[in-house]
Amino acid sequence: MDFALPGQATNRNHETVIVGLGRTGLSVATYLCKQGVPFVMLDTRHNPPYFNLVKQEFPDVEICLGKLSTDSFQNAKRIIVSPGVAVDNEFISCAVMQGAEYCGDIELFVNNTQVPIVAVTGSNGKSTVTSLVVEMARAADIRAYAGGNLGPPALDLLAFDDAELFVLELSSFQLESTWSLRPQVGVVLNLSSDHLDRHGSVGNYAHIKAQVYEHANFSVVNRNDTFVANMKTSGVVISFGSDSPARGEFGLIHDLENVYLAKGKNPLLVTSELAMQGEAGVLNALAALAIGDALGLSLEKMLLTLANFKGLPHRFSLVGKSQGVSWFNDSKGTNIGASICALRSLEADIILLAGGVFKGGDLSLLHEVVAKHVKHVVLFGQDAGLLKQALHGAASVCSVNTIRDAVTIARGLSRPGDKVLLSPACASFDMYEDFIARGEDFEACVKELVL
Ligand code: UMA
Ligand code: ADP
Repeated sequence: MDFALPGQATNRNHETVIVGLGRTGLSVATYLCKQGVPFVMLDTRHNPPYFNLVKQEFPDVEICLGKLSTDSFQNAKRIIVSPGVAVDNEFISCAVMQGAEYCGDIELFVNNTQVPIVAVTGSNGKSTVTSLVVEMARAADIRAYAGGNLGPPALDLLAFDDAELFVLELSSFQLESTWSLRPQVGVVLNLSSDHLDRHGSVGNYAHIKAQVYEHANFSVVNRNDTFVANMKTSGVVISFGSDSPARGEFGLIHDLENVYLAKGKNPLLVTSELAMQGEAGVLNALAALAIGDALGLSLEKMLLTLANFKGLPHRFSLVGKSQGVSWFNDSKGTNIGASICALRSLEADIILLAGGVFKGGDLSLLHEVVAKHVKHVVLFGQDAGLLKQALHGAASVCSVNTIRDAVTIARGLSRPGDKVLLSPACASFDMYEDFIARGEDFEACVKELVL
């Protein structure tokens, strides 16, 4: 093992450099090793999560930890950048100006498979729709595998040599370093402000997301989303939306008693028979139907899947009900768009628990929806002060230090018929390892203190 002292990440020997010793870095190292390509690995962190595993799996690989510098890429001809590292990093940019090429793991993946790909992106709903489409495809006896931002890193999917379909959840971080994606179906589910700390403007963020349409055989489009509806598409366009659908489109139709998921004029399923809840559940079901339609999946099998697929944990899931009060865990609501959607789904009498690390966006949109739907807001985390200021006048607002305290306060404030919703509109990293740990803590507190 040869690794440089922390504090100076230098690349002394190799033309191929992997940046990042996380899940992606490990998958890229495994892939390159199989190809017999020598490489060096860099990480700006002194203690990256996969350091020991990489050391164990690739004992001869040079690893350099700590701050990047121009020396880090002095011999680099090819740089493979993990999604957590911005490609406009000054040292990577400098190496690129001097002739090095760079890409991400998705670029390597798409150049190494002939299996049809469904590329799912958007600000919210990616994981849910990715999982749902895999379920639908499997129900139709297609050997489908999910990966990318959700599940295994994309390159690990190459091990499934029986695969007939890959469904990739793609983040803007991954799309930023991908050029050769040619999906069978591309979809941008929706677009609202997210990751602006990295991408700078919504326009830039939307531009990166729109790449899934560039060479798609089918483009599945949310016709109600202004950003998405204005993106340049390719191939056959199939749209979905919550309005009534034209021929070949997916949407909602109403009769006196019910609302139905529909294709054109044909009602398919009463929305109350969907296992997923809320406005997001309906939109995600429509998006998945449109994707399945593009793939030629059996409608009957898709509808059966929709009747059984309950959604993923920590996404608008009911924890339980006590004394007439319902408690919902939407810990994955890490941006304004997700929280607004959850609030609209619950309509009224809501106590909102929110806070954490705010990732940017127009807080006046949240103010408007809170004013309409929420009685009390209980804030926590790093950006509680920012949120308090932004929500001033919309509802009664207080701040606490922990989720446990938030649950206690909400229990005291709630009356029969109320809904308590954890949908933080913020990332969790100030208080928890991830949104899962935050959601689990919330559920444990609710079970202990309330149910
Ligand atoms: N980092 C450094 N220095 C480095 C390398 C990374 O500080 O040299 C930091 C990054 O800024 C980031 C963290 O380390 O905060 C992890 O970065 P990474 O690129 O090593 O991440 P991986 O472990 O490879 O995981 C990535 C995705 N993570 C990110 O994009 C931040 C995972 O998505 C994804 O599942 C995995 O690749 C496999 O494809 C997670 C995620 O949070 C779930 N994604 C964001 C989101 O959904 O909002 C985009
Ligand atoms: P992603 O993978 O894009 O983060 P998830 O399916 O994990 O999406 O859901 C993340 C958050 O977004 C959850 O809070 C969920 O309730 C919300 N959400 C899911 N689908 C949608 C949608 N179509 N529109 C708005 N919010 C949604």
